[in-house]
Amino acid sequence: MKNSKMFVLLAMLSILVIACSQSNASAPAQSSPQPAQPAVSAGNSGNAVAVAIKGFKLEPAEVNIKAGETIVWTNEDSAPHTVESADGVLKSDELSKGDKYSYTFTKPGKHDYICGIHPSMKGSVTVQ
Ligand SMILES: [Cu+2]
Repeated sequence: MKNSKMFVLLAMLSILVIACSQSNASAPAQSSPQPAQPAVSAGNSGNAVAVAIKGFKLEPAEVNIKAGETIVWTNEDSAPHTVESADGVLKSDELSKGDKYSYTFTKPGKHDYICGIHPSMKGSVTVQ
């Protein structure tokens, strides 16, 4: 009786040890390092600045960047939106939820833009 209890205990212990070593072995694969997100508008050329289209608003509505920087618009609404500037520089396709539009500004200047579907949605990009 005592021996069989001992055996059960040993069997449970060895199962635990095996389970632990297996979970340890698989841990590094699960926690593969995420690439660090580049800081927004850190001033280096080639940076991407994010503008969210959310709740029928542009966030942020006014963006100041340097020449060479890229803006990425992401539609977070279920309604479709576009990004269109009066000067014709910005002209996105209709963006469904989750769609992105990006543009790299190479020259200084100011670009006012609207959503072509909802013209009351206004934003501007000032390139220095
Ligand atoms: Cu819109």
